[in-house]
Amino acid sequence: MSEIVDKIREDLDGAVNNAKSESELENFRVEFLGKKGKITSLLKEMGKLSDEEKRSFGSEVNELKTYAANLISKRQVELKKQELQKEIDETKEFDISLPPNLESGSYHPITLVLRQCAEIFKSMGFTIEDYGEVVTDYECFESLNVPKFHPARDMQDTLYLTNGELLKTQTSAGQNAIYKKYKDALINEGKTIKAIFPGRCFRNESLDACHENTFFQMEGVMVGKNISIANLIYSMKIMLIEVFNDKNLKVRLRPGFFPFVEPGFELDCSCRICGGKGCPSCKHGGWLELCPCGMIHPNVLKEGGIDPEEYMGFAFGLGLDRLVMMKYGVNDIRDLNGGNLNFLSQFTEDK
Ligand code: FA5
Repeated sequence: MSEIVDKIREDLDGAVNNAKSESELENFRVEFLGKKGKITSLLKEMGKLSDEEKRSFGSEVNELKTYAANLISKRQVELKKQELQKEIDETKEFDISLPPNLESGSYHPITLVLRQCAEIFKSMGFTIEDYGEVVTDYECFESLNVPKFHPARDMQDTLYLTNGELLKTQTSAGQNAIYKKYKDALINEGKTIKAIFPGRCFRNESLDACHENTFFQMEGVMVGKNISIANLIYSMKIMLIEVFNDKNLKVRLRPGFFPFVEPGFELDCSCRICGGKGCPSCKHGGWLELCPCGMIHPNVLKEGGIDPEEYMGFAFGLGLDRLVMMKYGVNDIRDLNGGNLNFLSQFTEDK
């Protein structure tokens, strides 16, 4: 019987060592070790043997089984290595001899100003809310006193989904949900609503040094009893002084129209790229529109379930990309989405 065992071992060595792929190897495993495999079948021969022969033949077959299993798994490791090397050789742009890039990443400047603004408003008791990028027409326009066919929509064209939803054009799209979320606390517990909700916005724009088609805004609202324009101006002032760390910062407030505020204002910052003389970054006006704001329109409060006879509030929509431009002296907004790491990695958090 030993001759049969030797013959099978010889066949096994030849087959396994010459297997060209893992799948071929698997076929050999079944051929030798499977239920009906050559080695397993040897055990069927045992019935014909005497007790003594059985003992020695049994141990020979078991030894062969262990040998086969080890041989196959060793060959499997070799084949895996070969297949990986082949993949590496065929992928030209993958060079494992290059040293690893151990440089640490950095925060995008918009993230930096966003965090800074969030901290400032948190310190004034505002909550920070998250809001989606795909919204309904009701959220983005109708709840904000901008009915269908209102001319104010012309300035905010965007991408529409087939189900009628759209990529939000302004963070004001979150206002209605915030009023509905906190109106009970306002009405029943006398709590002032104070919330900021930053987010990415999308518009069909002609691009220039201060207009992008994808940009960030940070909306803020404060609603309560006796909230006035004085509260609005105070909050804006604190925020700007802290962000720019400059008490001599020149800002101006001028009337501005937005259907969801009355009165409405444009808060502009004297252009810090040209010192107010006029340049492409400020469209040669010397001032950059930064943060439109105003007292929330009664229709908007009503739509959010809040009685405008009893409560008042302000809202603002800060342009974070432009804030970055003014804070860090970036003269073209398009650099912020450009993906140039040399440019983007130079900004650091204020300590
Ligand atoms: C609005 O989006 C209003 N929702 C803001 C608002 C909120 C007004 C609450 C009143 C009350 P506007 O379209 O002007 O307004 O955009 C606000 C700010 O976002 C701008 O001042 C600017 O800083 C920034 N912004 C607007 N469009 C772009 C753009 N295409 N690229 C970069 N920044 C932009």
